[in-house]
Amino acid sequence: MASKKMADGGLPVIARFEVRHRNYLAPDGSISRPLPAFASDATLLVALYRAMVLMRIFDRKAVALQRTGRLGTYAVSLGQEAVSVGTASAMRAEDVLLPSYRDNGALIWRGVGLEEILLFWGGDERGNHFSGPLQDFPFCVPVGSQAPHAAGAAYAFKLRRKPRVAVCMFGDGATSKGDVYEAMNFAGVHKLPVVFVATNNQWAISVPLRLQTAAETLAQKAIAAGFIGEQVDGNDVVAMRAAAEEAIAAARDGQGPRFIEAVTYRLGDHTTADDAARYRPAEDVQAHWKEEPIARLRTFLVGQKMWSKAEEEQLATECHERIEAAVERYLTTEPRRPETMFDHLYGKLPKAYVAQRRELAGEDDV
Ligand SMILES: Cc1ncc(C[n+]2csc(CCOP(=O)(O)OP(=O)(O)O)c2C)c(N)n1
Ligand SMILES: [Mg+2]
Repeated sequence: MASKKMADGGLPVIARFEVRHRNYLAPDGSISRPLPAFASDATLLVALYRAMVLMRIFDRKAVALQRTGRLGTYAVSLGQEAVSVGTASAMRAEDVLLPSYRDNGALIWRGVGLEEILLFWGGDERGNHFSGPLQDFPFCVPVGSQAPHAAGAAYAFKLRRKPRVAVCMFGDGATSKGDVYEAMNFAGVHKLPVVFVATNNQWAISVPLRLQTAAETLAQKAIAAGFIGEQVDGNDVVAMRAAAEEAIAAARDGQGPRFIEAVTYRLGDHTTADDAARYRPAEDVQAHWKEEPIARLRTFLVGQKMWSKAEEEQLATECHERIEAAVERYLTTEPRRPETMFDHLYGKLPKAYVAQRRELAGEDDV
């Protein structure tokens, strides 16, 4: 994309900014530049691969449950698996994740149970009470509202001198929200240990990126807030892991926030309540399938003799078994009583709700 130019009138340049792009694995699985050190760890690369495959199979099952009336609206991350898995894999257990509704791959990597994810999308708030990372934030359905929370958590870490980092994930659409700008600005001013990861999947429901922003990159939005923004190939899990690792280490080291724009593509519908065929041509989606992250890593791993067909088959079986067991636990979870919807809203329930709660609980004798 060409830079926008204005007549310089002989005026001196007082500042110049750069945005870098990071990629190691090309779409065909070949190497585009020397790999980071961790990429020689076959166990790690295979773990990243396994996590992405699990995510994809889990998504398929969740959609099937929704279609058969056993789950509420669900947001798949088809095509974006490398963003959430790569990012989460660079975090320490004591760091804090502030996910959007499409970051299940990160939640699973951090230890959230598959049945908890199903519970949440089945409309049961207990799904948000993760048995895994207890201080991670819940699914954030309001677009961008997790960003000020991330700045707040990072501010607390700084005040308490804790070497912890808040990792905040949101979409390209969220980058147009005031919440996100305000959080980034505050984080920049106070040099907070927070990493913002914007998953640029090209769409905010039916709004394409070109109607979202006139900026050449989303990464450059960090520059206005006074910190580094980097653009990363979000379909390359090695690049995602490397970028997140570097950004998280810098934040932990007191160097302040970082911003990662993960460029990927939403291959699925926005949610199960959407039909993307109504606003984007099938050929575009088809073209992006050539860049998706799982086949890319598989080709690389097979080429390096780190992965085989037999292991692939074994993995599929393991994923199905693990998912079926979680679905079973989800479907056999005793539903909460309806009046419990009031239980965590207020410290002291307002009068109007006391009556409603009683009525739902069947305690109303009127
Ligand atoms: C504050 C707010 N406004 C509007 C919505 C409705 N909404 C849900 S998802 C979405 C698009 C978000 O797009 P993006 O940030 O790119 O994330 P993606 O869904 O692509 O992962 C909108 C407008 C919402 N959930 N919250
Ligand atoms: Mg988007």
